Amino acid sequence: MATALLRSIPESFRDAITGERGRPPDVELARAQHARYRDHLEASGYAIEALAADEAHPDCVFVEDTVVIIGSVALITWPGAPSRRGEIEPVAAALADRFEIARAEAPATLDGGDVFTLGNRTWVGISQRTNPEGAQRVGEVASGQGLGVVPVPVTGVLHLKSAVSPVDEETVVVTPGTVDESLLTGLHLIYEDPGERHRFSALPLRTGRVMVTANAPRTADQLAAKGLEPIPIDVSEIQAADGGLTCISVLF
Ligand code: CIR
Repeated sequence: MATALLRSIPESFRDAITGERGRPPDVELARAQHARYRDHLEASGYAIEALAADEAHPDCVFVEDTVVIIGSVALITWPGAPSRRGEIEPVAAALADRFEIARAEAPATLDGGDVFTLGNRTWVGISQRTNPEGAQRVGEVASGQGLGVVPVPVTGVLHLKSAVSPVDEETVVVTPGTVDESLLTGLHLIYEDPGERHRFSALPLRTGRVMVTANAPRTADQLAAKGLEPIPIDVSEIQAADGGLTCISVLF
């Protein structure tokens, strides 16, 4: 059965890193939104495994950044934000019985929000959080799993997946001006609606449907026009802390 690994939201989430466009999130509303997200995953056939919140780590709900799963390997990251480095061990412990554990280690920095795999290629962002050594470590693991690797410099947003959101196995939504689109050759591109800039994110589900952020309806309409089935989910308080729909789960 497919699994969704989540992590609960601590009270300290109000002190999460908010980035340039963010604001302190409302913790109670964030928890309610997180519960609905979890319910949707459960209803879509995922077994939920939720790690306990860690008050010492305000950003711990963003579990995606702590691990990159590539084939049979769980590559435990070394997060680019020093305040987040204590988030990794409970995730490694939770996955150790199911995956071969690999590590990114200093001087490499790596956030899982910078990595996605579609078909036989893995794209890795070089960003505020992931440095070239981190991207190289992803490359080693991906090529060991028979995948090609495409490093992508990212500007103006936190992570590669803030700039490029996979919505199915061959289609991504791109925020214009954040990446060199020639590095996305072979993928179908949809552009984030200019009036919804930096709001769209997506989580493709095993059902074939795709969760999308509720505050980007015109971008979602473009997905529907291409035959995809978007499910709008309100994660305003996750977005307040610079997150989106992928970053609060690890699906495998
Ligand atoms: C951070 O700045 O690290 C968190 N406040 C947000 C992380 C979002 N992660 C993601 O999109 N993968």
